[in-house]
Amino acid sequence: MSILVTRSSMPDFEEYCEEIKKLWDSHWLTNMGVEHQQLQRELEAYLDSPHVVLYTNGHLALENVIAAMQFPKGGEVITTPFTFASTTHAIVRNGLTPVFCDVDPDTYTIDADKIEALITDRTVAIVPVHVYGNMCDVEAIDRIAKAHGLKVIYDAAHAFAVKYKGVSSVNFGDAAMFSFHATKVFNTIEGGAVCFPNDELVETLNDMKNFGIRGPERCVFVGGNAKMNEFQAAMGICNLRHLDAEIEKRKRVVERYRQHLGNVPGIKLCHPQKDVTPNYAYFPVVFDGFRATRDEVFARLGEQNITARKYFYPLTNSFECYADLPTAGVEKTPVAAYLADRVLTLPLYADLALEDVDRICDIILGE
Ligand code: T4K
Repeated sequence: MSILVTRSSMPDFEEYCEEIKKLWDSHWLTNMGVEHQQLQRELEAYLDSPHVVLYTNGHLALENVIAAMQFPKGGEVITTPFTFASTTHAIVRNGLTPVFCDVDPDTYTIDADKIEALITDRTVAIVPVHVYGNMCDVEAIDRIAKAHGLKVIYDAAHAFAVKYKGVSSVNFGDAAMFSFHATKVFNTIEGGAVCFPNDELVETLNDMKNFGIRGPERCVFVGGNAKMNEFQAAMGICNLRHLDAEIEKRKRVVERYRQHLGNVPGIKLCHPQKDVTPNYAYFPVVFDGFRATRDEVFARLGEQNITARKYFYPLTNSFECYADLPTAGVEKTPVAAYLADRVLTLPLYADLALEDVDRICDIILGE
C-alpha cells in the first residue's frame, strides 16, 4: 500500500452526515449560514482570537488581508522564499514587491536579524511564515515593526493551534492567516481564515469576501467572492471536536521518527522550540553529509511507494514567473537555498502507523 506525505483527517462518516443533515431542511448551503456562524464562534474561542473571518481557502484569506491594509502600490513587503507559492503570490497579486529575507538555519523561519537591513522608505509590511508550524521570532519581529512603523501579517497556514509562551499564534502581529486545506492539521476540506484584534477590519474583510454587499439593496465596495460554504464549515465543526486527539496522535508519530533519526550523522531535524506548544504539522529532515543525498532518499522511498515531498523546493524567489522581479534570485537567500536543496518532509498524519514510521526510517537508513 502506498504512503503519501499526508492524509486528511476526517470525522466518522455518520458524524459528518449528522452535522450536514440540517442543510437538507434549510436548503441554505452558503453565504454565512448557521454552520459558518457556529464554526466562526468556535474558532474564536479555540484560538483565543478577538475576530475570525472565514474564507473558502487560505490563499484568498492572505490576499484579502494584505489588500485590506491598503498599502500604496509598489510598496515593498519583507518575506521569505522558503514557503508555498501562495505567500509570495498574495503579495505580488496585490501590486506589491516581495523583498526576500533569508531564513534562520534552525527554525527555517524569517531570520529576524536580517530584516532591518532590507527596510527602505518603500517598505510597508513584513509577511513572515511560521513554516512547518515553527514559530517565527515574534518578539524580535514585533520590535522591528514598531520601530519602523510596519504592519506584520503572519502566514500562519501551518501554525493552527501552535502557542508561544501559552499565547495562541494568532495574537502576534496585525493579523494571522490560516489555511484549512485538506492537508493541514485542521481542515475544512478547502478553507482558511484571518484572525486579528482590530474591530474595524471585520467589516472590510467581510466586504472583500462577499462582493461588498451589505444588504439586498446595498453594495458599498468592489469586493470579490471568497466565502466558506456550509459543507466546509460543517467539516470544520466536526474536525475541531477531534483536533486535540489528532494532534496527540501526530505527536506519537513525530516522537517515533525522532527515536530513529534523532542521532544519525548527516541527518538534521528541527528541534522542539523553547516556549512553543507545537502542532506537529510537518516532519522536515535535512540531509547534509549523510551517505545518501536528499534526492536519493526521495527516490528510494518512491521505489517503495512512499511519497515524501520536497517542501519547499524550489524557493519562490527562483520561480520562473518571478524571473523579471529585481528582488528574485536564490543567491540573495543562501540559507534558504541550502535548505531547499537538502530538505525532505516525511509522511506525517494522525493515523500513520508506527510500524510504517519504522519501515520509512529503515528505508532512509538503508537497513
Ligand atoms: N501559505 C502556506 C505557507 C501554505 O503552505 C499554503 C498551502 C498556503 C499559504 C495557501 O493555503 P490554501 O489556499 O491552500 O488553503 C499542498 C496544499 O494544497 C496546500 O494547501 C499547502 N499549502 C501545500 C504546502 O501543500 P500540494 O500541491 O503539495 O498538494 P497535493 O495535492 O500534492 O497533496 C499533498 C498530499 O496530501 C497528497 O499526496 C495526499 C494528501 N491529500 C491531498 C489532498 C488534496 C489528502 O490526503 N487529501 C486531499 O484531499 O499542496
